[in-house]
Amino acid sequence: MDVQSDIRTGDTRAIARAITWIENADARGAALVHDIYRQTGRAYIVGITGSPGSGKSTLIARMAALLAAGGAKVGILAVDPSSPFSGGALLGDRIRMFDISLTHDVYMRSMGTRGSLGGLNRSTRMATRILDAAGFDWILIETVGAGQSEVDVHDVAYTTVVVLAPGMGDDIQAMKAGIMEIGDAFVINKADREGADRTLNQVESILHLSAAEGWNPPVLKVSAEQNAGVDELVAVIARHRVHLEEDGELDRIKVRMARLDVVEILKERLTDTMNTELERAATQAELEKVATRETDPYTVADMIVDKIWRGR
Ligand SMILES: Nc1nc2c(ncn2[C@@H]2O[C@H](COP(=O)(O)OP(=O)(O)O)[C@@H](O)[C@H]2O)c(=O)[nH]1
Ligand SMILES: [Mg+2]
Repeated sequence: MDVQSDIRTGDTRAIARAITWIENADARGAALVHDIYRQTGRAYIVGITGSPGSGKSTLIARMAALLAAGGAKVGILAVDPSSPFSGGALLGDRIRMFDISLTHDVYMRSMGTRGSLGGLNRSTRMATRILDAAGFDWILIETVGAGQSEVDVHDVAYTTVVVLAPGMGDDIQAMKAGIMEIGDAFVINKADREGADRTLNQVESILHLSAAEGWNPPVLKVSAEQNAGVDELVAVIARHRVHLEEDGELDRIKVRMARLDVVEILKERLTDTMNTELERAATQAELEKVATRETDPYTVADMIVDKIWRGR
């Protein structure tokens, strides 16, 4: 059996292998995405972002359980370069804890645990395409808060959920500074704890300042731990999806995503071309001249760009 058809049947070992190829910038990964891309575009992609410890993984496990109970297949990508080993293992434990089979209906993969050659952005995008081709109806992507991660969730997901927890005052400041704009829904998680209402009011008052026509991001109190409010969140995401579809906005987002996919591949291609050029003996000689100040790096860089353009 070839990997492409294994992926299409949702074979988890094939999916895992393919994502590893992507992370290692193995040419087989690129070839695979090339082959499967036309089968993608069906999954609905949701980004869940927030500070470490706000409860994203716990929440995602709950969401996945709920969606899977409704008959959907759910793929999860946990992008957490800051805690490369614990993140995925933790989520894995949680999923087992909530008794979802990690075999067919829910698949989870932690990204960034290996050096992710070529960048986490590219591997996250392409891993999402693989899960999409594998027939997952929902893809949930966990990332640490805006500005703290290399991956900007808004660039990979259709709907972005920002997770906050009581007593994280810095997060409120960050919201004022702009995270607010990326949230399509806000979750005040750990609502079982003291201070949730205060955080809710703070968030609502910040959002209120920019209330506009169209979609106004709801703010929900959730306790992922106690599994309270998770169904409301899933309903809000479904409503946002309908909103994007009715507006034609989803089509515009898909064009933006297509552009970003192309950009990631272009970066990879151009980097390869650049590296090949840098290795040439003629270029090496120029680099030595930069070292001895016979020339300068701008001149040499321009020379390389020129050579690449002329397609030598
Ligand atoms: N009290 C309470 N604790 C929670 C809740 N959700 C998550 N936690 C706890 O918060 C900690 C961090 O959760 P985790 O899901 O790993 O957060 P992440 O870093 O954002 O993925 C863990 O100890 C969780 O058990 C909640 O709703 N209430
Ligand atoms: Mg986590």
